[in-house]
Amino acid sequence: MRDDGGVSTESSGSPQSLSGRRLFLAGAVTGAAGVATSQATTELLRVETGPVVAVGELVRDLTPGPIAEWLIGVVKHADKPLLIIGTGLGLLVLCGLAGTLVRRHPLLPDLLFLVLAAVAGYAVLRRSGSAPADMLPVLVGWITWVVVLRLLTDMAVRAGEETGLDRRAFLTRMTAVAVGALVVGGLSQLLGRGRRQVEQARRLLRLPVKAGRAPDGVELGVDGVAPWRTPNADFYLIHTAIAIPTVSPADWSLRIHGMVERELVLSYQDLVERQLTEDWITLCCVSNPVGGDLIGNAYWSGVLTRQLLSEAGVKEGADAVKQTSQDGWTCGTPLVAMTDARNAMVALAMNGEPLPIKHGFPARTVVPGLFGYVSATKWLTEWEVTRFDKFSAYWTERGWGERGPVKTESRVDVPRNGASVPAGRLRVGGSAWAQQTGITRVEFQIDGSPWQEADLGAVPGVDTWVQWSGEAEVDKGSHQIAVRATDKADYTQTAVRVDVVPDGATGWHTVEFDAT
Ligand SMILES: Nc1nc2c(c(=O)[nH]1)N[C@H]1C(S)=C(S)[C@@H](COP(=O)(O)O)O[C@H]1N2
Ligand SMILES: [Mo]
Repeated sequence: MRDDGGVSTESSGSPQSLSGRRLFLAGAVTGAAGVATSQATTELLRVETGPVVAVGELVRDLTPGPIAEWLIGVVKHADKPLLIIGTGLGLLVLCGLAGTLVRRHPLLPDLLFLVLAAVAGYAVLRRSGSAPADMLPVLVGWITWVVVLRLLTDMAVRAGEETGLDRRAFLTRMTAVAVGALVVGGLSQLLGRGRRQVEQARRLLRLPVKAGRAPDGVELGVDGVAPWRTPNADFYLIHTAIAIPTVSPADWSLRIHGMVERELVLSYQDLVERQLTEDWITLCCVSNPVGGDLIGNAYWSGVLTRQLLSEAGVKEGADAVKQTSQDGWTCGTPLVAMTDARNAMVALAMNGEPLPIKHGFPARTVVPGLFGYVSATKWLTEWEVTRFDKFSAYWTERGWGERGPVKTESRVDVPRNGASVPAGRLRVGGSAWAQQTGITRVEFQIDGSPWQEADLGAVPGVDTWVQWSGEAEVDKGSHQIAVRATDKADYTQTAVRVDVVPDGATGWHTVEFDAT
């Protein structure tokens, strides 16, 4: 409705009087600023894939196959940089358009930014293994957009008055934001260099490990039950670190000291050259509520902790190992669990791959039978052999139990809570675990009728969870199913509900569902 020339002769000061070109520019510069802060957040938090790359991937996946092939044929190996550049340019154009929308309504650009941020958020969350925290860069970028465009268009509104000073001020501010975006963008590239080098080093590693073949019969084939082997990308994540440590194998070492005959400092190579032990171990979190999913089962490869501790020579009187990670997190592990016959290890690989960075690359501890918070140190750097009465650790200082043995537990995966199922014969199933003890029996109960014995899947030993399944006959209406496990020490779970604090939840997992 207005000229695009920037020369307005009337109603100066109203957004309607603004030059569309100037607003477009303001929008585009704002777009760049948001990308820069978002990218900086990505690097600061060491989020694996920031919104920029995630959106690039989304664009790639939405491009129809023949067009993508034709494009790749034209640009050859430049396809990835071009994809990112093309996506970036497209984004700047959209942000420029957002700038021009100020003339229609001051909130319209915010709305368009919200849509763009939602697409970016979707692009990030659709990647397997993404965590809610990966949304932070998107949020920071969105806030930048909203704030910077206000700053610039407020000036543009006044520059619309065509007073020489305000016009200059507008240009100055535009330049400042553009330079700021370049500097922040450049700095985040620098910040990301270390992370990219570690990712590269991880990719190039060839460890003498196997992915492990799941034993026959571990899966009972009930649709909807968690797979017996948890893929790395789906494995639950718990850590206090905000920025995930990135340590290259070349810089990694484990120092073993304290109540030992010989202090040891082991390099990554020292570990790789030792005999690697491989085993199926189910890891779970003390914060896992009854029925929760903070548990996973993987094939781990690493060096036995008892071998390393015997090389160091543990002194009489020690009963604990205080473990420290690169990010300063600590835990206290009962010495016995790291020296007895179980396969406690310094793990280098998970399901046949070098540990994912989020799961502790280059090396972490895994101790069967203990909750993660007292044992499973990621980004491991140090073991101090000591006594429990001489130290405290991160979670014990916050009121959690000192030793953290896992509890015998079971879970219903099918049906899900609130599910609606066809009346009649129904397959039910889930998992049960009691690492270091083993499960002998799982029973389920429908609507308070007598307990029925479930079928159990195969297991390679006592350190993994076991699948259970069963069949039930249900009429139309609402129902309830409960599950309980019995372990090899002849303990059967009771109905008493215990909260996760201080040493792990227990109680029958009970699920409500409808049959129709
Ligand atoms: N460095 C470090 N290691 C850590 C933690 C942590 O906060 N920092 N959390 C522990 C807890 S509470 C659990 S349950 C396990 C989770 O391991 P995962 O993220 O690989 O599943 O890691 C343990 N190791
Ligand atoms: Mo945990």
